[in-house]
Amino acid sequence: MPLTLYLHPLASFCHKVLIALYENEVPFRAVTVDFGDPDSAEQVFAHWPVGKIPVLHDGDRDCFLAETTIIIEYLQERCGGPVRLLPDDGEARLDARLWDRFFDLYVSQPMQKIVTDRIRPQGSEDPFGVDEARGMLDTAYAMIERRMAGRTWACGAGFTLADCAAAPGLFFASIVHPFAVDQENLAAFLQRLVSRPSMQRVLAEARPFFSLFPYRDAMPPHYLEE
Ligand SMILES: N[C@@H](CCC(=O)N[C@@H](CS)C(=O)NCC(=O)O)C(=O)O
Repeated sequence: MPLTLYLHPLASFCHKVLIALYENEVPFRAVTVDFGDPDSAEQVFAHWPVGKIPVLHDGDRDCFLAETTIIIEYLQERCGGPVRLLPDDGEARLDARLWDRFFDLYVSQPMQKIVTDRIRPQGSEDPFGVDEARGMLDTAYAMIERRMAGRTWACGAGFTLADCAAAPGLFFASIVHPFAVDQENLAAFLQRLVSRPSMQRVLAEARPFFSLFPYRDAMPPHYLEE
């Protein structure tokens, strides 16, 4: 199946899909999108005018898929693999979907708000919105701290879609809005996520681009090491 993923190696939502691909060793071609180059950006806008990456193209069906959660579900249906990112059991599947939504909406989105505010044109910053985003992260962190007591992965023993969302979201969120020192379950969960071989590979590919990250100055030094 000739799959092409349009992405940027530094983009957290692209990391989410890359983790899913690497978990199940699905072969694909990566095409880096440069939003500063109209021709490059058009590869995305032509098929997904909201202009968000990643976007997946399936050459067998000549179809484009957008939205990370949908892409990962599509990959499971079309490519399978040993790691069932959406569990077969209906209840467990709903739980994975719920926590996928949670990590996207209440961790990754506020994290993006904080990051992108730093690169807004001078005078267009949104301190009120950033404060709201930090408040949402505080709520999310407290929920994860409680949830991860006695759990290995977001939904229990198996690595799921929710962990694909959690890994990049928490990685970047922990830099722009550090965890409280007593949030030990949360910190241990992030440590497990970044130690996962799929995430290690994603981080190795992202590292050459870390200098572009607006909060590069706040990155713990060990993230910068090979
Ligand atoms: N809900 C989308 C979010 C994707 C998203 O926010 N992607 C970011 C990169 S991490 C993006 O394309 N940003 C470009 C922009 O907003 O201009 C998904 O799950 O795919």
